Amino acid sequence: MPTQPSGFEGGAGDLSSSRLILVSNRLPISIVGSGEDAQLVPSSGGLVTGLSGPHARRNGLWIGWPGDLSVFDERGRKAVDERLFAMRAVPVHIEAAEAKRFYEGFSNGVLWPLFHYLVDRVPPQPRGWDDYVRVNERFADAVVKHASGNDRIWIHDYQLMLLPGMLRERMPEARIGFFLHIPFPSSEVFRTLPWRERLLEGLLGADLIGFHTFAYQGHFTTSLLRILGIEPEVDRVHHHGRTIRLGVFPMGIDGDSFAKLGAEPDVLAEARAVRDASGGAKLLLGVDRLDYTKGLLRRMLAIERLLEREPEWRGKIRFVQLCVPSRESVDDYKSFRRELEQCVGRINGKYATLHGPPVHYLYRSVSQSELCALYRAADVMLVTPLRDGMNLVAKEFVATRTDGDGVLVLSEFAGAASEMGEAVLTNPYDVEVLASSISRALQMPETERRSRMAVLHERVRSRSVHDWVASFMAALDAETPSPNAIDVRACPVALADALEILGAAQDLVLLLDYDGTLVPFAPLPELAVPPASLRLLLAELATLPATSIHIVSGRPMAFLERHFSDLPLRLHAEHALWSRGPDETWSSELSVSDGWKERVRPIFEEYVARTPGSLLEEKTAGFAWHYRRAEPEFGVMQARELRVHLVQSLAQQPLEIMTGDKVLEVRLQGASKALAARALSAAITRRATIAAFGDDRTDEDLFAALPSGTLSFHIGDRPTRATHRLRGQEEVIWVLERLLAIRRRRHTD
Ligand code: GDG
Repeated sequence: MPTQPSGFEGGAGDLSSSRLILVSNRLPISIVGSGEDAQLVPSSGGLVTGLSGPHARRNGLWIGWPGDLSVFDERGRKAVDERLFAMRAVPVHIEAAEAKRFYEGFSNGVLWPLFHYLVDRVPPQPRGWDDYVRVNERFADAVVKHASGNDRIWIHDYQLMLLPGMLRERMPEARIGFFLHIPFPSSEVFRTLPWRERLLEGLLGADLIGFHTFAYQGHFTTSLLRILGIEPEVDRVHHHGRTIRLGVFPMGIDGDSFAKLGAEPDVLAEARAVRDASGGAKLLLGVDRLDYTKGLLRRMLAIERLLEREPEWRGKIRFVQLCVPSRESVDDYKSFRRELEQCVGRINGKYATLHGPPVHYLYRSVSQSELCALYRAADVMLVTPLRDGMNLVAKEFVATRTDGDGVLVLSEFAGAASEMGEAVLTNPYDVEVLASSISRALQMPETERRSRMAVLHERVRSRSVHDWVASFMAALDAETPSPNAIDVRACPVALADALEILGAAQDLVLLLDYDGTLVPFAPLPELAVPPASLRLLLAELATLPATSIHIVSGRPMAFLERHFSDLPLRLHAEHALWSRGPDETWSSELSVSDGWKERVRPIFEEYVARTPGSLLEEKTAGFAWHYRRAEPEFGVMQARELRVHLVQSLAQQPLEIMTGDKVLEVRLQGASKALAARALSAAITRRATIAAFGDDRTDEDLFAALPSGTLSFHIGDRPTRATHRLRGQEEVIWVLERLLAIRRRRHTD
């Protein structure tokens, strides 16, 4: 075995920096033939083009399935493994029957149709899940065997969605990226999948999850919220104490090489020959894997409809449809092919002239030069998938057209549509509209064709597959911010230091949350009343010299007044929207409008009515829906659904939706505990030492708004920006009692 493998595209790598470990279902190398004469042929797809450079430069390894090697005996297979390794490729061997169940059965039989919204094609009793788990485990074994802590692991596509989670368990420190090449479907579709939780959890093992479009990322985050109750934060989510970044990375192509190949003399000659064969007819082109997602049947029907509706095109168009054989052993693909070919036969039977048929159908693949010749020859390119993650063919067509002519008809449901608005965008599900789009493309004036193509060409050229790889790698290389500000285990020591600082403070200001911080949660909010011992403790602390105590709570003014107005405390109600001054009047920094409340109230009332045990708390500038007493699973499910509904219906309003502990709140934007920091800033001396205590998301707003040097205490084990962490509300009381004792001693000494 060579000690220094050279990479499947040649070239030795830089051994010093972190290595790039690429993982995909298939290795980008085909093994042709058997025995000692077997050829190892590198593939030439867009992904390989983009990744082969970084694979070589970053001393990479590519881990994947080499295909069925059952024709080799043990020795022959070993020899292939060694030759693969010499190309820096690591084979994951999967026994043929298992591979079939994993790949054809589950990946392509269940995930592929479902992620492309073709729910009816998912078998009623899907099989292969256990094989999917096992094969993902096999991949995990291979990665663990070859990767080290400093490496970057980049996993590709839907066949390996469990792998990030499996690796995270076995390599907690690993840097893992995942890219989904196909659409992530709407949560309404995704949640029909029996294994939805496992797949989401699997993906969340990654540090970075990439999608082609913002829409896919949005569907993913909505699924996280609905299915796992995880709330996204723009471009990241927090889960089990980790931060997972999400990113949109629209895949590009190597536009320069398509432009170059498309301009070569023999390619141009071939393009001319194709045009001559059309005898002056307008040339339409389709290039697709033969897959039911690509919209081939409806495309044919649209051609038929065009010829029927607009007879002037009969004999004047020629539609070349290249179908590349794909997944031929899968029954669904076999029957789809039959259906398509019958349709082609019917159309040709009906509309062929003495000079030729309207549809020129090819079921095979062509060389890269022939492909470029076809792109060059076409008047109109039809890319009309029912759904497509991206669709590279659309981009290749545009890149090849250095002559500046040609029209692209593009499905709204291809990821590429979000970057290629200058194409003729169309709805492939509507055969009439599709026929009109084709007609429009055929008649488009040259100036319009050229101006649209010029913009598209420049955009495709400037966003290449190399940029795609570089931006994903840069995001993966970037440090993921840790959601935990401190190490929980370090707390006891840090806590002792903190007590010393607070005990010795010249001026001490304590900001205390109420529920979950000073008192434990009660089944009903009004039952969580402060015990006499707590009131006494607060009163004693507040009457010490140079010590002021603020209660900063989400509770309404009346509640805080009822329980604390007789003590020398400052009170902040409704997450500090209202502050009670020394003159005992309440005022707000915000102008509190409540016109919106009447529209939102019925939504909450509906959820109170349908969720036994839940209740609505009304505040001056918001509502809080408490579901602590609801049946736990049902309560969580309803809360997720309500949240999704509120996010969608209140998007344009100056309101915020927040999830607390078993409570969902809508409140006026800006009405956060950060206001308490603002209300305090004038009153606080420069010598003051501040400490804030709180247990939930609302307290994080306060922690963030306080001046640097403030000590903050998070109660519980959620991600926090606090400087310290306390295990529970009893520990808060313990800290306050210690503080009282220290400061008393200090003032009596
Ligand atoms: C998945 C997602 C996403 C086709 N026929 C020939 C040939 N091809 C090449 C094309 C193109 C590629 O195959 C097809 O790529 P697509 O992007 O169109 O579609 P999928 O294979 O379904 O790929 C897709 C992609 O992943 C990348 O993320 O865009 O949405 O489904 O490059 O040129 N190449 C040659 N001869 C042929 O006959 N040489």
